[in-house]
Amino acid sequence: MTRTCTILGAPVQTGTDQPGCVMGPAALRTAGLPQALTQLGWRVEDRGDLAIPAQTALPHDNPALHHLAETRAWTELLAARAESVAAETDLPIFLGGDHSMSAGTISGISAHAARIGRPLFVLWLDAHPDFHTPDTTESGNLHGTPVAYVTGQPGFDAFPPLAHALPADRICMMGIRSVDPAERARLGQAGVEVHDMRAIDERGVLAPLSAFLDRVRAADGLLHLSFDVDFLDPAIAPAVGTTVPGGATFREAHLIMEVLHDSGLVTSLDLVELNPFLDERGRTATLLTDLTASLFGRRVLDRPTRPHAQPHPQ
Ligand code: B3U
Ligand code: MN
Ligand code: MN
Repeated sequence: MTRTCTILGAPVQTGTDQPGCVMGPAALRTAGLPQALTQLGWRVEDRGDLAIPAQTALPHDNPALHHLAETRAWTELLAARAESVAAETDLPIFLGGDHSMSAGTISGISAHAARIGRPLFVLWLDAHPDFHTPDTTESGNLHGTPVAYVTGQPGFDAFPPLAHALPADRICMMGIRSVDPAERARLGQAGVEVHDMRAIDERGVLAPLSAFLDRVRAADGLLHLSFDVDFLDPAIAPAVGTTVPGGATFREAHLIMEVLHDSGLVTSLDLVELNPFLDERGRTATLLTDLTASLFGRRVLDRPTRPHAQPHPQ
């Protein structure tokens, strides 16, 4: 049976101080993302871009914070849309947009998961844990806060109330290599599973990913993938505002996507932080499109389908 994926554009850039993410959805469409998925046998429904109305500024004690009202409005809108679209399609894709949008997408998908009685898991591919609160962020950029929000940490009174907090131990982070002091202590206490780049250098991506997928499968969970462009090494993905050296390689990233495809477990996807203003002849948008195609089943050779790939015996 043909499966349907539904694309929702979220041109959010209020969570960062660098303009450009507003062009992210258009760049991914220009790179041919919808067509790539159609070619892989999916029915693709593109619902266009969402928008929020003009907002009145919200006061806050942290003077660094900016665009709180707009980011709050995006969170509310995306949560409502994510919850409804998840019930209507096989796999929604949220095209960002900066990472503050995941406060909305993940809280909406959490509400959907609670309604259908299945646990939600999140694979967070990012250089950053995005575990600040509006009080602790020094940059004032709310794209550094969505994981703290969706897991129900205190300090988000200015945000929409969370009906279904995601247990922190259902989040697996990979690629982490830039953590602020305020995030570090609370991240450990919260119980998020974190594989930083050192762990990936030591173990590779396959072993920790397979172990996490085993947990998702055993719990009959939904799996949301939140893919921040800065997970990738900036040498291959320059179109991002916060480049951090030492990111995932082309091969690691494709392997993750292929293994996720073979697992059949991914039920929703964010593609975030693409800043096309910083790109080089569209190469980052093209790479993201190719990685998404791997997630949706593009493969080089026909291999027998396995439940999911296991690490090769040494
Ligand atoms: N932790 C820093 C940097 C950052 C977080 N997320 C991104 N950058 N993309 C901050 O500003 O919160
Ligand atoms: Mn991020
Ligand atoms: Mn990041």
